[in-house]
Amino acid sequence: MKRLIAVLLSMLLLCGCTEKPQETTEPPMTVVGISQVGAESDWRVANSESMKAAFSEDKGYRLLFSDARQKQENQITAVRKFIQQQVDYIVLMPLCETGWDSVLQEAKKAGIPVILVDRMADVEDDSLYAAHVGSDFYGEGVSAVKWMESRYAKRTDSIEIIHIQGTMGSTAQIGRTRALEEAVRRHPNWQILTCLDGDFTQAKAYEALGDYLDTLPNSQDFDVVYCENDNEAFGAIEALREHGYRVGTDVDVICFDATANALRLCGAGEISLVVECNPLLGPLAEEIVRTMEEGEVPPKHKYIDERMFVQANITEELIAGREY
Ligand code: GYE
Repeated sequence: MKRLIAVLLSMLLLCGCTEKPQETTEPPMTVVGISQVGAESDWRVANSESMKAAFSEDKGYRLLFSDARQKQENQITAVRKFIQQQVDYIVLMPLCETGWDSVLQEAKKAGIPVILVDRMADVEDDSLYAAHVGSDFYGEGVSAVKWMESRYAKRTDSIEIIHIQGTMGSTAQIGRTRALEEAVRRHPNWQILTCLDGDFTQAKAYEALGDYLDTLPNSQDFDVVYCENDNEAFGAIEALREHGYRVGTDVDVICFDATANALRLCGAGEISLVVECNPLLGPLAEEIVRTMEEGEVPPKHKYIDERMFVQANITEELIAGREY
């Protein structure tokens, strides 16, 4: 009897072993290749985190993330690699606007949709990208300029501006610069003293402004430092202080992004105006992919709503609740 039980048991086990493994019913992962500009600013770091969280494995994505370290040629190489790897979607944050036509044509030929996030690519044929989501950078510049217009409305003497630009040729730089330059043309008493290249980094803005201030005769005053992002403002404030300027009193610092650190400085009166630029674009980019996965056509352009901040509307809760 014992023997029989043993035989029956081993037969049962054998049966179990040869049984086919159950087929999984899970849908295949959607493969997304992201080409990011770099990590030049707090905005950019927050943007990368937002993208990684949105295209996570538990949402059904396999993410290939490439950091171009602020070089367009690295982005072009990354996109080509994604094409070779036959990803399902390419998400591109273009460093600058020009120079994308041929690589985007290659993606189109391979049948891989490209989604532009944050900045734009200036291509001949707009079918080279499926959709774009980002900020209205010119609109942000216009908000900053309107604030300046009301702040200096009563001044008839000259309003002197130091302009620290972002990465040259990027949509963020082009839009924010254009708004300021147009305003300077409208106001005969507004004058740009110098235009410096800050490349959206704290270090470059600090260095460029410091070098410029070294050339100024002692305590020459000016009115505004128009920084094209928060990190440039952080560098500018350091340089201004070292040269004896009282930020917020002698000179207005203006910047874009509205990270928690900039809001804090604005609350403390050291930054006079912060125009918001929201880096949390991951969920919006993921929504575009989902729309396309469902066979629908996403809107070609989507701009997110943004605010501006001056000292009077900064609260502790606002800073504490800031995710970036
Ligand atoms: O303002 C800056 C970043 O393109 C909106 O790039 C972006 C800009 C942002 O590095 O901080």
